[in-house]
Amino acid sequence: KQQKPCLLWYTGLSGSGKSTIANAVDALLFERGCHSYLLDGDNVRHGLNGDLSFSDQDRIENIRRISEVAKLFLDAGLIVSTAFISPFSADRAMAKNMLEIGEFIEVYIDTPIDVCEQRDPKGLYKKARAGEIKDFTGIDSEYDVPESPTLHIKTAEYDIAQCAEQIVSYLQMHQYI
Ligand code: GGZ
Repeated sequence: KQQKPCLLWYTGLSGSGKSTIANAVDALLFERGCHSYLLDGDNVRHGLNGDLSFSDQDRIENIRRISEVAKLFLDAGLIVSTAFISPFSADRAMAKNMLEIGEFIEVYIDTPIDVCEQRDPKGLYKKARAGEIKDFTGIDSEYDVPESPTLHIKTAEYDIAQCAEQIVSYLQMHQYI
């Protein structure tokens, strides 16, 4: 199956749906016979980046390592997805600049913070509001809203399948798959 390697760089708040949507997209790619790999908190923050905290400094290092690993998977010819908050636009720009033109696809998972906070699947917002977790994105740590993402996905308006479809359609339309 022909495919053009690319990096789907998901960015958005905690609880915005990055991992869920990225997993749904990956499942659709698999069905089509594409070779892909998804990097997210589950397989990176616990292993390779298990030594990193949520300080600004460590988030920058988190994203730097993820970008380097993503580049290796791209070299292997895969369609790569990374699903991390990646709060700082400078770091997202750095990831983009490491790659060839057209390889980096910024996917902004746009979920208003009040919606994320209502979902609060891990109870982290509650803890952050109570001061039990500090440096929490959107509360006492900044999130730079992407100014011109390749794809702007509004999860409050569409369900998961529709969001995933929008992303796969983009890949088809631009002949990555
Ligand atoms: C933000 C935190 C924090 C703090 C723990 N701030 O909803 P989750 O749980 O599954 O996703 C969040 C994840 C964020 O890790 P990333 O590697 O994506 O962040 S970054 O790109 O900024 O380096 C959340 C959990 O870790 N978590 N503490 N203080 N999210």
